[in-house]
Amino acid sequence: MTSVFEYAPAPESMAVVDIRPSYGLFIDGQFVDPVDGGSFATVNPATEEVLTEVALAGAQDVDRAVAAARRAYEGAWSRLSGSERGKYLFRIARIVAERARELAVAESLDNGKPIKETRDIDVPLVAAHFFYYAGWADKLEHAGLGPDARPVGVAGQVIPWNFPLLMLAWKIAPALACGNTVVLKPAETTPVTALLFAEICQQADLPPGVVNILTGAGETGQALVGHPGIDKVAFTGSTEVGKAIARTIAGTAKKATLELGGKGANIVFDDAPVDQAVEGIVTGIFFNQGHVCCAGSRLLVQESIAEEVLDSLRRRLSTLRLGDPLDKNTDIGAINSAAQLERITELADAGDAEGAGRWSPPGCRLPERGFWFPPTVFTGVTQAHRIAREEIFGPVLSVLTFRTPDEAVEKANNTPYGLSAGVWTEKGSRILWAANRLRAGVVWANTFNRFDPTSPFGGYKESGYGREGGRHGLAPYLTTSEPARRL
Ligand code: TAP
Repeated sequence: MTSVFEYAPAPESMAVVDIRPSYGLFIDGQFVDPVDGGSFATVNPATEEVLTEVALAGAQDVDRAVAAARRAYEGAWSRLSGSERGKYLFRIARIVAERARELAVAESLDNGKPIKETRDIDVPLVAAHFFYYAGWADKLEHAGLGPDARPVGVAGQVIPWNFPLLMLAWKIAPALACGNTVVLKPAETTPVTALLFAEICQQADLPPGVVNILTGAGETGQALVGHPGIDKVAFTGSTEVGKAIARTIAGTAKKATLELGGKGANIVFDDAPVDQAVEGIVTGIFFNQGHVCCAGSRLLVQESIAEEVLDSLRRRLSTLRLGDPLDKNTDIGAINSAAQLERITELADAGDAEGAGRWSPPGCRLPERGFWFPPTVFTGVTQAHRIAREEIFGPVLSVLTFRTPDEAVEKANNTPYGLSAGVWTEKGSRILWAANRLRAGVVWANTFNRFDPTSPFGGYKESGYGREGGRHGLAPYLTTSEPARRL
């Protein structure tokens, strides 16, 4: 019987990105058919056109992938020295850099984010993560766990759709540097760059089974994190699913890191340089269409300068271009899926119903096809409003005001989340004062949404636990006790 999945590499001469008509699962170094033959389509959210057909992994495929990862962990991979492992990571980093243009276009097509973000931010950061963790592979005795630190085993990793390739890098680079093997499930709506990454693993001659990619839906993720053959769960996604995963693995020996939702406060004090602060507000919430867990989705602005900041913000937003993600002048791309657009619309409507004032740039026209939402600012928001409490995960800013610094910190911390915050002020002492009081995993000062592989990232409270990035990002993939052997 002919396979519905095409495995032959496509000719070099085709366009910048060569997305095949269909993809199998990547298990044990090969693209293979799923056991039950199921598949699903992934679409370009800017046009609603089908990009490719992707295999749907079921429970038996999860078994196969975990078994392949276990064989690789106990076989060739575990016998390599740290410096040899590091060479594979350096090789992957170099191939990512060489294929950067193609990966950026594929990410924009599958996710809807503007090409200037995938080209200048996502893909360079992916390469930087692999370069950074490649350097750690032969220095793990300095990771903070002493000379006895050893890999955990097989990691089951589940990632969301907002930074598909970057979240993959956050998960795979430290896991491999520490000597683990992985089974990763990308989000259902953004599998393409993970599949291109599987090709990169082949290109880098990574030993079979070290990286396995299972495309599928939430059920595939559920089967993966619940599988008895994995030793560690790394999850990035919603707080709701994170809580379900914590319940699933409770009472097992599995280690876990959970990177969950957020409702970040971007605090502008009356001594802040207004023009810079406005740029930071725009980056804070409109970068990546607001599909950012650490977005500055609540603007807390000091009452005495609120009108000045809002006037300037409205003028700046009127210059943003919304449209074709592949146009390098585009600032705001498409919303990733119809389901996400529905959620954003529902929460924005709740803002209207609860009495907040909605504003979008008057000239902003939405394309007829695809999933789009205009940059939107709500004023007159109170802490009781849903748009001040719930994560919207879209290009919607809720503006609240404060009179005193104490009130600003109190309002910023008044959320079940604790992932990010920003502070805009000319006073260094005020930055330190606020950073010590804000319950947020990252506090940016006079900037926002800046990422670097050397910096640890993670949350407090319902934003999850564990840290990714930097030296701290190694600890979840290392243990000092004998790892459990499960087959
Ligand atoms: P989720 O619905 O939680 O999905 C995340 C991933 O988990 C997807 O791959 C999803 O598969 C899978 N999944 C769904 N149900 C599952 C289950 N029961 N067991 C195991 N896996 C399951 O989140 P999302 O909508 O993709 O992403 C948005 C959320 O992620 C936001 O709340 C955002 O704040 C958070 N986020 C957090 C961070 C950090 S670093 N804290 C970074 C990015 C995003 P399907 O895609 O097939 O449903």
